[in-house]
Amino acid sequence: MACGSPPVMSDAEDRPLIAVFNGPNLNMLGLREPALYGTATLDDVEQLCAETGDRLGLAIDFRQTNGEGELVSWVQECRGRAAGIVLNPAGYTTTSVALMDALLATDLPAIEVHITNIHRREAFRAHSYVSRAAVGVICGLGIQGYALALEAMATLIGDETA
Ligand code: DHK
Repeated sequence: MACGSPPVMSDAEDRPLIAVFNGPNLNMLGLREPALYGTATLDDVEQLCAETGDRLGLAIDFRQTNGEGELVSWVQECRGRAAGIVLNPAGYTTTSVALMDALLATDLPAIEVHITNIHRREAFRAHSYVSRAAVGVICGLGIQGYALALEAMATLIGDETA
């Protein structure tokens, strides 16, 4: 269920819902510059998130879009419905004030993930609008960064509800 699916914002087992949203070109994982991004596909990332969510007692709403407006709308919809957001904003990291504003408007904890180490790449990749709305950032650890973000999120929302 990587692309274009309707929102799934509740869970039958009443587990906290974490949105895992992916921005442009991440649908090309596995094909795209494998020396940088690795050979795992977006379906592999979704499976990793599902397994990690099961282990942590979290429900996962995993999606990818190439559209900035769609990503902004998905983030807005999280307000009052999800417990947190894990986001790889991909190419919108460095450009999207709208995405930053949407994250701030949700009033939810957000964790930014990048598969590559954006600080070892072109200088323009290192500036992130999204970071201003994120509790923390994980980058450079490959797709394992998504699992680490979910573990951090479980701790964050656990602290909030404790
Ligand atoms: C993914 C992208 O598509 C790039 O635009 C970012 C990020 C890096 C990643 O490492 O996951 O610069």
